[in-house]
Amino acid sequence: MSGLLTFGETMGLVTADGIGALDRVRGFRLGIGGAESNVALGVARLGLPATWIGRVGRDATGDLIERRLRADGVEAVVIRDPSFTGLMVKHRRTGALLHVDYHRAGSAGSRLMPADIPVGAVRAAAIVHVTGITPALSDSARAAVFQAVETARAAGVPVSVDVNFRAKLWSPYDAGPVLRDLVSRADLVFAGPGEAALIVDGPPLQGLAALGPTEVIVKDGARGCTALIDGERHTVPARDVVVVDPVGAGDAFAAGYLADRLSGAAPAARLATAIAAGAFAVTVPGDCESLPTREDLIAATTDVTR
Ligand code: KDG
Repeated sequence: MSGLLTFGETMGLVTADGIGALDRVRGFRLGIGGAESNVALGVARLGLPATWIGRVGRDATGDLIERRLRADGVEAVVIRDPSFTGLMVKHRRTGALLHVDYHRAGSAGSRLMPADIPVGAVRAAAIVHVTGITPALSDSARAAVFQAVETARAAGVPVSVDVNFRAKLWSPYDAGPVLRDLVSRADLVFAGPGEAALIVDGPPLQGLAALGPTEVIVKDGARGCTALIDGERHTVPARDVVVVDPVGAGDAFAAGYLADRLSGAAPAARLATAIAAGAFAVTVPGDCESLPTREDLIAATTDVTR
């Protein structure tokens, strides 16, 4: 293995059609979502190797996750667990307000443990990518993250961290020190300005870089991103797009950056791909259905293809 290695919880994603209260919608779709598998899918769709490891239940949603990841070219190491596959329920309460409920406490995915992440796979990876969601799921999942990160560091494998603070999983008070600890062991870090503020005081780029990462990327939605990469500062504006579903845009962004890093592109090109992938993702419903291929990114520069 020489591509991206990531692991975490992937869930079934029940999405209500249309706009309005959950008890008024006419139908639902079942998809999948998980920050780490979204990144793995994004990297695979951009043509680079990606492996995802995680636990799912011995249920139909677990089957769906395994099939979807493999269908898109992710090397999915799926561990079947006696607990259930977690679920998210997403509905658009108003045109401007998207609401997501989690049904994941005690789920299969939250029972991830250090032994699930083979040391050999970590050492053989070109990048190990983790998020701040996994340490919030359980003690064993947190241990899996820190153990894999330590193994990667000892082997000289770059560690990428997307802070991904989820307020429904833990409080800022509990999350802050853990996320800070994680970021201080990373080579690359992705964070929003609010997430950075949970970890450091003052300007986010400099604050996060002072913890150790040499590639700090601060994603700021419609304002684009700023980055400090090997001491050089970059600013890239966002694309002007119609936002249909913002969930998953951060994962698409990270996937774009990481895919280009894996293929040896320079920092400015990585950031350009990240911005383009994030912009593409928000224009399509779904957490991961919207992840672009290289061809999509080229086609997205015109209005009509025929
Ligand atoms: O970034 C999108 C993910 O957050 C979503 O797909 C599900 O992993 C998820 C979570 O915990 O929110």
